[in-house]
Order: sequence, then C-alpha cells, then structure tokens
Amino acid sequence: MFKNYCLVAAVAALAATASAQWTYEKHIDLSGQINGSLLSIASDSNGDLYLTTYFGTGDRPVYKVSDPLGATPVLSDFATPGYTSSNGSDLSVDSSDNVWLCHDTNSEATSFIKKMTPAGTLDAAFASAGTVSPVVFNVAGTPTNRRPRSITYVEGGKLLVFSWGNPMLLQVLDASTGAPIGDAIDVGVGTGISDSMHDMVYDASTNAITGSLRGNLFQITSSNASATLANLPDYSIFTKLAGDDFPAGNSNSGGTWDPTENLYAFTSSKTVPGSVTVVDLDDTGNQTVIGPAVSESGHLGNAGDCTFFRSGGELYLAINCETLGDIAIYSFNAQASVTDWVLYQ
Ligand SMILES: [Ca+2]
Repeated sequence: MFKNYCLVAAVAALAATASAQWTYEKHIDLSGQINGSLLSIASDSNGDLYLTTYFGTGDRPVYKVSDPLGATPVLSDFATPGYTSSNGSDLSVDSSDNVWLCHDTNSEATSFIKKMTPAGTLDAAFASAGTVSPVVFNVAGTPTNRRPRSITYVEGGKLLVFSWGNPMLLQVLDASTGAPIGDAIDVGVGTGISDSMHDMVYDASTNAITGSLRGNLFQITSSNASATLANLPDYSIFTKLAGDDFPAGNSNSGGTWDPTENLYAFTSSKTVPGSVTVVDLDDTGNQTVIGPAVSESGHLGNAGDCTFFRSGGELYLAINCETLGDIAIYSFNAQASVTDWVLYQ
C-alpha cells in the first residue's frame, strides 16, 4: 500500500513540471466568404467568435462565427458599424457580451471606438450614440486625437486602448463616456519597440498589464503597490516575459488571456512562421509553442490574432490564420496539470 502511494505521488510530481498540452481540433475555412483578410478575433461567453478583416475594399461587417466547434459553424454579419480596410481594427468582448470595436482609419480625426450590444446594435448609452470619434488621449496633459489599434475592456468600466503614432501610446478611457482618464504612457520607449501593442489585459490580483507587441510579450507594472488604472503613468516598469528579438511577428500580431488558467497566448511569425506562444503567467518559464506545421491546412499561415474561448467548461484557443482565411482551433489538455492527479492509498 505504501508503495502505491509513493508511485502515484512521483507521477504527480512529474506531471506538475509538464507544459500545457494543446491538441489541434479543426479549422474553419472562411476563404472566399469574407471581405479581405482575417485580422482581429474575440469570443463571447457562449464560445461564439467575432472577427474583423482588413485589405479588400469598402465597408465590411463585424463577422460572427456561431458554434465554432459544431459540425457546421455558421458565419454571419454580426453588425455593420461601417469600417473599411485600413491600418487596423480590434475587438474586445466584455462580461455582458457587449462587443467593442476600435478602428484606425489612418486619420486622427476620424478614427473611432464603437460599443455594440449582444444584438449587434450600437449601444446608445456609450459616448455619443454608441460611438466616440475622435478618440482622445491625454499626452502629457494635452488632449490629442489618436488612431486606436487595439482595445480591451477592463471590468469596472474602463478601456485599455493602444494608439498608433509617434509616440506609441497606451491610455485608459472611461467605458461610459469614452473620455481619457489620466495621462497616456509611451509604450515605444518603455519596451524599446516602436510598434503596435495588442490585447493589453489587466489582472487586478497582480496589478499588472500584459500585452503582445510584435511577437513579444510584455508586462507593465508599478513599484507603487497602491497604483490604479486611474493614473496609468504610475505603471512604469516594462518587463519582457517571452518572445523573439525585434522585429519578431508583425504589427498585427495579437494576444489573448485566460484568467482562470492565467495563460496568455500571442502570435508570432518571424523565427517560427505562423506560430503561437502560450505562456503560463504563474510560471513564465513554462511556455508552449503551437505551430507551424499543425493545422489541417498544413500550417497556420501568417497568424494574426488569437482568442481563448470556453465551451462545455473546456478551454480552447482559436487562431486567425490570416494568409489562409482559416480559423484554427486547439483544445487544452488539462492532464498536463497536477490538479488532475488524485492521491490514493
Ligand atoms: Ca485582439
């Protein structure tokens, strides 16, 4: 009996050091069905997916893919908020399944943020009839029109927004009015990479902002334990957690966070073309690279953005394979976690 106990304990100890396992499930081929190329992807509480595109011509909808794990996922137009092919757009879905869209029109004057309800209509209660345009950042105290490239809703009524330009800036906005809260911070100087940060997430338990930047993963923290997002300049410590040397990835590399597993996944396309790196934020040495030769199509292509989603309580990762027009989906194998092992005697 004692022997059995020791054996299982030893297996559990080995399992605890294993990396998370990701298994390829399927891909959804959207080529020929969408205007342009896949760019941003986000998911709601039902596990449905939302997409933006770029390239192509003219206005295009925010697309929705319902039941992505089913035998016949349904592609539909979720909303028609009037954005065109340009330098970028990004989506964020909040805990009430409202969908936030930011779009860089290539103009500081006309770039915008829109809030859509779960029904796909503009939420008239946000800003001006559901839209804030221009998008204003406080640059050293001076209100300045900016071109938003990435947006994340932060629970508690704030938005973390990155905008392209010189300097490269991160700003907190009020999620009711769209107005800036406090000053912006310079991400280009902080990281040494003058390019787009994407999918900045805020973890209240660690008081840290984590975001993807051109195939790299950075965390922004404060030396002041009482710092809050009401004053972003308090966050001045930039730490690279993972990634390749600049310029890994491209300007549209994205990322996603699962707060339950505390995993952050981000795309890269330089040293491992079309790959995604998944980092355990509780143990940043624990990293898993997905790709490049793993999807049914043969590779992930030039991976753009990715999103975790949950279905039936299980964790999945959906990756936009931009150059293929595919969404590749992977499932998380929790058996890599010691919590799945039960001691007995
Ligand atoms: Ca994104």
